[in-house]
Amino acid sequence: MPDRHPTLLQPYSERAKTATHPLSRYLFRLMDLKASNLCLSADVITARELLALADKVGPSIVVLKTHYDLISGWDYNPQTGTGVKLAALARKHGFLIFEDRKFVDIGKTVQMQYTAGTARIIEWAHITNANIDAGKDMVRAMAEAAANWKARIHYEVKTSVSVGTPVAGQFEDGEEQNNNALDDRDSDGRKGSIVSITTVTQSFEPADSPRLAKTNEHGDELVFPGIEEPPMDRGLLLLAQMSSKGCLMTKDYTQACVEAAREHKDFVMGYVAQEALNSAPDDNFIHMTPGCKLPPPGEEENGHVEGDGLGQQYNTPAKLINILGTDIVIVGRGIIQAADPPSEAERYRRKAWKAYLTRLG
Ligand code: 6AU
Repeated sequence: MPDRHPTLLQPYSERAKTATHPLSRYLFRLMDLKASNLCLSADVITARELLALADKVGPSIVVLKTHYDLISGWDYNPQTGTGVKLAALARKHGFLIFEDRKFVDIGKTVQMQYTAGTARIIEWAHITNANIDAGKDMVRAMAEAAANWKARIHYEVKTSVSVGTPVAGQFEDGEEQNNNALDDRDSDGRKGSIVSITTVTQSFEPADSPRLAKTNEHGDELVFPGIEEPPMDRGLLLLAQMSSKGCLMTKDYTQACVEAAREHKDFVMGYVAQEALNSAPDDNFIHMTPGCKLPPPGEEENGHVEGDGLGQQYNTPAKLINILGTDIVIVGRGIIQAADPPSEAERYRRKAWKAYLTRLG
């Protein structure tokens, strides 16, 4: 880690002013507002548990991380499904959604995995991450996909299909008709018999139309006070270092992540890493760090925390934020498996925020 990069001593509210990515600017402001640099890794196994946990722990966090593929009962409906419900909870409590998909493949494949398929991750996840072992072009491919998606969602395709006997005046300007039988009269002026007509119309409607206000039964009218809703931009975190024992990511790989981040500042928000990677004078990337656990309440705060026996290694928020310089700690089992997850989340939030204030000095 470079010694005392300026960002390590800058308050998040200041970094919000100079971050290049609109979502990073927003996230830094949100952190400042909620006094939170905590991400919950919501690794539960049913959609019901996921939504209940997000609702309960939402007040303490700024990011909620999902692994949608370990959730049974994930509802893929793009209008009413689990992604939409999660997005409503994110608006209510003020947090961003980070789908921990760890994309890695050729550019074309990741574009499709990101924007299409069953989960349509781009629709509901503000942030996702990528392992760039496949090469830096993959990041460009994902950036392009996100830019196209954003350009597209300014308009929504309105499709309607009607079947039946048409009446005069039914068709409006711009509509396509695959069978216009409106004037189907014979030479005697008698109307011919029309069995049916199918009309497919498609038009683009501005996305700010009230018709597109996303509503669902999950209290969507609630919006977290004190800050506007996040921008529609999507952001990527590069998986630059891992918390697991024996991780094979080399220094060269991590350095390639740093280069890729600098080349795609409009899409890459920062890193999932074990230490701060900002080193060039104008680097202001955000760092999120998993492998974080506190010793049980009452025990020495900076004491050793055992791994999980399956390769996961843990550090305390104080070490990760104050010493190693990360910005947001990612906590899964430390909170989920506690007797009372919301109050344990608050304990993590307080400790992680204190570590940040200590770092500022
Ligand atoms: O706190 P835990 O150990 O229960 O959960 C940690 C979470 C899991 C992992 O898939 C994820 O963080 N993770 C990641 C991420 C976020 O990409 C990288 C890593 O190096 N280690 C790690 O544990 O959901």
